[in-house]
Amino acid sequence: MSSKINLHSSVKLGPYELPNRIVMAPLTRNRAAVGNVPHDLNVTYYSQRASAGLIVTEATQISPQGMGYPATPGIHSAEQVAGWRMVTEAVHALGGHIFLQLWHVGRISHPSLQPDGALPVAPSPIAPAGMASTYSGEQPFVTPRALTLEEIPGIIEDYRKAAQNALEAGFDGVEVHGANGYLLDQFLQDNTNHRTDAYGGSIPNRTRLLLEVLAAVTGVWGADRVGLRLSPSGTFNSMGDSNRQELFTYVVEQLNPLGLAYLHLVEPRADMNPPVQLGAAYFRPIYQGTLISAGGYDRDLANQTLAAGEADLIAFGRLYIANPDLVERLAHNAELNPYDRNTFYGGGEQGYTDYPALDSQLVGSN
Ligand code: 8OZ
Repeated sequence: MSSKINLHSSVKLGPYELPNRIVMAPLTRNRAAVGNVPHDLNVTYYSQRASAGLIVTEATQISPQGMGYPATPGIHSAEQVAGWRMVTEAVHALGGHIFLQLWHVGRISHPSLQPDGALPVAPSPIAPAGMASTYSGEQPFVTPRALTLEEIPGIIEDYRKAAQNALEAGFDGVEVHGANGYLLDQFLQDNTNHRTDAYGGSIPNRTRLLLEVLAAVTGVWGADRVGLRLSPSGTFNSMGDSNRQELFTYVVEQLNPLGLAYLHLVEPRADMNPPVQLGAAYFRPIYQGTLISAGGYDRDLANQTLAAGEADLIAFGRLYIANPDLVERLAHNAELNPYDRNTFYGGGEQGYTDYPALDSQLVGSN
């Protein structure tokens, strides 16, 4: 094989030179303090993982309306910006790079999580199947209220302000969350978007909001410090489209001229029952920029994918929950800590900051 690229090869990402191609995937952990504010516990957690080539933070709501789960952090208040600043300073002191993931959940919320108990908003009044996570346990999803045409500039403005707040909080960039059935994905796919205005119907119309959000966010950061996450094969949050291949091929073609820092794809492997196989292997010949691929990778598959040139970086989620020193463990092909699903969402230190690093004699000081 002529290519020697592997997980521990350096890589340029936008203006940054990263020491390795290992990305900490965005991971919802529901451990923000009151007011959806990042605090010391979150500083410890991200600091422990600062040897990642890139950390993408947990999904972070751009506005009170954008929230859909208990204790997720925001980036719309001064207190949240100050909390995130502690995180970015700690990660930077350790030589790491960290992007904030910008999130609006759309219909994946509940009135009990919304300002004034309002209905969640969506492209169209269509309820997802299943249950919302609330502060009083799981409750059935409600039918959301369709955003009016007049409200859409306000949503874009919320993204712009959140991007500005992320800049003030000291991040290295932002990732727009366009995946997993949240607001932007709800506009893209036609089982959630039944609109008849300029934001619904044709594929270009359904892609409009995503592109307008990217224009607003890149206006703050410059395109080379903005990434986008998509999940073209995902069915999480009741997603579906009549022609995913045509839709997502169009979306990715529109990204090419933007010159983003990267496109971050969730592989079909991450879905229990993927209706299509639209992952990095499919998009590599279509997308001209840097690709991050996520979804159930182990060391061998990751290195094979990089060596084959199918992706430029690999994101690890569950392995990163349990292995703060994943970069060092993968370098030594060391044993990995098993993860505990029961402590993924919510709680305190347990299952969050108490996973051990390898013995110091193997990896140097930790
Ligand atoms: C799991 C639980 C809650 C939220 C995503 C932000 O899927 C999430 C998420 C995942 O992107």
